[in-house]
Amino acid sequence: MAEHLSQSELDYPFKLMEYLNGFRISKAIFSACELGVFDLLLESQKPLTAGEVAQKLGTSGDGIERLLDLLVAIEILEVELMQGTAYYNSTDVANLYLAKSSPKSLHSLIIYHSQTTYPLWNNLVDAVREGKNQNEKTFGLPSEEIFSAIYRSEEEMLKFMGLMNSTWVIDGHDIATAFDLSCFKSIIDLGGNFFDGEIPSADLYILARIIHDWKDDKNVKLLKKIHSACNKGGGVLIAEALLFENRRGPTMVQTFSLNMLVQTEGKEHPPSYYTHLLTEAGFRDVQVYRTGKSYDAILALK
Ligand code: ASE
Repeated sequence: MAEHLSQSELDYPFKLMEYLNGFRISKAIFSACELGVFDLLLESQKPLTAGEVAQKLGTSGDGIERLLDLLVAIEILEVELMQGTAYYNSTDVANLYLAKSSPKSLHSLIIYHSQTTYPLWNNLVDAVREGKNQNEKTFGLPSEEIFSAIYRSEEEMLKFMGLMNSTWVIDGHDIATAFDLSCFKSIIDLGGNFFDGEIPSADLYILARIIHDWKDDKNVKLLKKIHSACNKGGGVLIAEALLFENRRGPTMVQTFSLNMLVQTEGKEHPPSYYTHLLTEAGFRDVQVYRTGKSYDAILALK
């Protein structure tokens, strides 16, 4: 079977060609989102022609028609022919995840990827060569202070918060219900200046996508600091995208890890990294819960 598949890939590299085209698909969806295509189709409540979409969004008719046709081909939009005219309509997936007004909207994630992540990935070659983030080359910002780059303006800070929030809208429930947290009465969701500032005492500390931003030594320091502030019987809940123990996947997490390379000083890790880190900081009873979605949960006790 595997041989058969690789043989046909040698005949013609279908899978490879699809991978190579991936950036165009991403950028087409991002652009439709930025132009307001999905919001318009949701609000209009009836199918629209390419000409009507162009007129309402202030775009060229030809450009929007090609974009709409691609979105139909990848099953993000639907089309219906009436007397030879194409009428475009949204799908349930587009209405739920791509329209701005939906409570489950990924609009903020898309805006961030299109305007910030995409330019950073344009410098992936240098990131891999140098082994460091590309904030300086991409945005003219110092690479050491990663959050002064990520929060470089009020607008950028809000965009980043939007990205972080849109993933919690779809992944938050699985993380929050992974473990029975009913014994923890006071909870701190850790963010901000936790290296220099004082950490208040609490029963449970939530570290959601914090550890993956930083180098090992900072992570050990941070978890030791949390351990000493933590109430007796308390713990720490970590939310991160976990690699397989052998690092051979999931592909999504491997791409996240490269994303951390271009933007931060951290990386994604397998469960054993977190177990070692937590144990070194004095925590015990480390439990790992894989959600099967983008983000996983780890709980450890003091
Ligand atoms: C961080 C999370 C992210 C710091 C920088 C980041 C994400 C993008 N840039 O803590 C979100 C997760 N990763 C991707 C690729 O979407």
